[in-house]
Amino acid sequence: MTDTSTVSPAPASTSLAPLLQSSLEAQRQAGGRDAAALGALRAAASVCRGGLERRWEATQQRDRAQLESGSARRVHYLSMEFLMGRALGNALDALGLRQTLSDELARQSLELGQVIEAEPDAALGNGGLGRLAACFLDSLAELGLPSFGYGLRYRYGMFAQGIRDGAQAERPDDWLAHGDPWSVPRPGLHYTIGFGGRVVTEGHGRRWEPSERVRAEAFDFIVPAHHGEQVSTLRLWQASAAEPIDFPALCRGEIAAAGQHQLQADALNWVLYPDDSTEAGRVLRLKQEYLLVAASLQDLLARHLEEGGRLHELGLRNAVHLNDTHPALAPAELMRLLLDEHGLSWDESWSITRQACSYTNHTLMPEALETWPVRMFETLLPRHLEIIYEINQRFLDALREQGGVDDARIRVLSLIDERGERRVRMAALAIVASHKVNGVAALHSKLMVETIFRDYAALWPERFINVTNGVTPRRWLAQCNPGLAALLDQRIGEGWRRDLGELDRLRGLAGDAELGRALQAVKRANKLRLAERIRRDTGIVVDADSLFDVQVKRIHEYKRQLLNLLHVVARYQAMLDAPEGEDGRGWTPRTVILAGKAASAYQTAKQIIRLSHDIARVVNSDARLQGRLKLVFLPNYGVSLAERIIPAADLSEQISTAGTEASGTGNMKFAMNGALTIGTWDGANIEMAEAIGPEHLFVFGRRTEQLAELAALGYDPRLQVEEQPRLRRVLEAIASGAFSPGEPLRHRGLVDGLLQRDRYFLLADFADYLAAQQRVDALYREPAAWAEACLRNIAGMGGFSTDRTIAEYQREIWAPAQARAVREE
Ligand code: DL6
Repeated sequence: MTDTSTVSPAPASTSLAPLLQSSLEAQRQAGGRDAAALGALRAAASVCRGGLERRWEATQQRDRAQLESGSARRVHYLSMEFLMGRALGNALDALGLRQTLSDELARQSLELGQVIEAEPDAALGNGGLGRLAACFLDSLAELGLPSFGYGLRYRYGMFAQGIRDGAQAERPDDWLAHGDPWSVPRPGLHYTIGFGGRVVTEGHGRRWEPSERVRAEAFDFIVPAHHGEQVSTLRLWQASAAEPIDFPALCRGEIAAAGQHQLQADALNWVLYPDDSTEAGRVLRLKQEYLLVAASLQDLLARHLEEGGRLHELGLRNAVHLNDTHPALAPAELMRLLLDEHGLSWDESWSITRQACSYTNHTLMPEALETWPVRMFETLLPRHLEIIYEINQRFLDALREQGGVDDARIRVLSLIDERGERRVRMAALAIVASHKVNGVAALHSKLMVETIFRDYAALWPERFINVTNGVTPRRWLAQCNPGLAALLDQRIGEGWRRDLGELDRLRGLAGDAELGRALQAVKRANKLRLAERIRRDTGIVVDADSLFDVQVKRIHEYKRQLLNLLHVVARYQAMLDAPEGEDGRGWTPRTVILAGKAASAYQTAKQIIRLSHDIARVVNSDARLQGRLKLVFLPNYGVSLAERIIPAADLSEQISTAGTEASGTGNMKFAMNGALTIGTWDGANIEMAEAIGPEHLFVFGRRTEQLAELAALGYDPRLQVEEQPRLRRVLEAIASGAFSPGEPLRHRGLVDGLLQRDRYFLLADFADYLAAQQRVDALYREPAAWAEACLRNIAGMGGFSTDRTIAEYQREIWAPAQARAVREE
């Protein structure tokens, strides 16, 4: 690993002022203040990009030297999603230009904040998996590891969420509407990607003759380190037609047919995650996955050869990491390239592939494990199907040879699922072809080998490891919470910015009342900012002195936003029953804040959003509460909104059913910013509790084993309702239309779902959740004790930086020694 301590920060650019001035002038003439902010953004981005490109050149040279010395492999992180968010603030900090730009803007009567806010988020991802990938690039740069992230340059990212009559309304996320000032196009870098066609025999080998071809063009987004000059690269592929105009068709006057290739190519980049509830959507998705894999691997191979690498060393010098199964075609494509295009033998190709590939699983939900119909492969990727069949054949033959496996186990282990329509199991392909497979938190990794990958783990226990997730403290502490960052600098020094483990020094200061008050002052300022944002976006006025109780993440049944809403209703009813509080000490004022997008085809998740709006309307307008309970749903959750919300939270809701949330990373961001967690014994909550001390979190709910026992005994949610009058009253209110009087049955389906099955045990955990919420209220009434707990939370978060995570990936998965070990297997 590179020692970054000797590298000095970049000198401030001198070319900013004139560029800014002329750009602002032009924009002002064109149209006002917003245009001026956009103009400033463009000018600032262009200056930053100059600095970043210089660092990029230098990094490539340095990486080359590292690779030649054999001290590192280049990491290729393949991911269908990267949730990068905004780039300006990060680039300014990395380049040391924040103050310079701020001063220049002030001279032009503009504020830096305004300019930063003018930038749209690059939201090329859905949620945790994509944001993790973005944090990884940041840490790959920070640690100076030779690396490329590879993804797709979607024209439209994750949809923009509007709320119409309390319901989610999706709009296209037009993130490129004002151009793309950060991308560095690489016009010379393009590859041909085939689809369809047939496979022919040629000599001893096979050759694929695709019937359709597109071109993949590269656009680079440069990700800088903050303590050093090295960078990582996010290379995004954009498809275009290899033959944009079909001239024979055009001459026949068949205009639509003549433009067909162009349309097909554009579709590949059109939008992130076409809704795969339809056949056409699924075909497009598979094509997108292949586009990513095929372009990235051609790029890798070309660079390897161009750098003088020999083919047999490819796996020793290059790591190919599969971010979930979405790029799991990579091993098949690498085999195809090595066998068919470079004439290597099967054994050589397989050894290289296994050295290179590794795979991270991000979900235990069996229904989320990707499989593709064999039929779709036959049509789109016939040569890959042959290769997958052969990988499978060799794998199963070897098992049979070892003995002790019956047909039933063969059926379970096979890469092809033969039940019903034959399908390729992408996770199986990824596992068989990888030298390491990891889960993303200790519990998740344990459950992964006990449940979904049990049969493979029994074959190769050493292949499966855990690497707990993290978040980059640059974005998720230094940039999003400058007040807290400055306080930390003052009290424990600036070392935490380089080594988050330094936060541990706060432990000894946790009882310091003055520090506690300073922390609360920072929090209050952040809450005021958020309150203003809430007013602007929803019209709801909230009290910044109330407890900000926050749950922000994708809306999903297993994440249990509905449990949160059940608490809000229970609290509402209790407040009306006992206005002086259940213990006579009054009600701790609360603002419950939700945000998150529901997948467009996920009706139950959308219904939960609807319910939250219905409850909010009733609760927020009930004067009897005197404003002591408010419920807010903030629309269009994304990285930038998270940066505003998280520093302002008092309470972080991490309430997934135990054993369902792979890790969570929001949980880490909140705790790092001094929010206390109310959470289940799930995902990385567990490791956080262990690092912080479980007594400083509000842990509740049944654990994974207890839920398994409950299920085995025949869990009947209706018994819970019979035994808990509060719960019954809450459900009755929702089901009978108390919050939707104009349409009383609107939420009946949600309640029926709970009563009939309650797959995620909301009702089983309800009472304990309420009890934990009461502990929250009690502690919040003691500001000094609350502040001490917040400090202890921050102090315990040193291990949750992606710098630690990436160092572990490097040591356990990507290091050259890991590839050499495969050779010796
Ligand atoms: O590992 C990143 C992130 C975890 O923190 C979340 O717990 C998990 O839900 C998320 N998984 C996905 C699933 N995608 N797929 N497949 O986003 O990954």
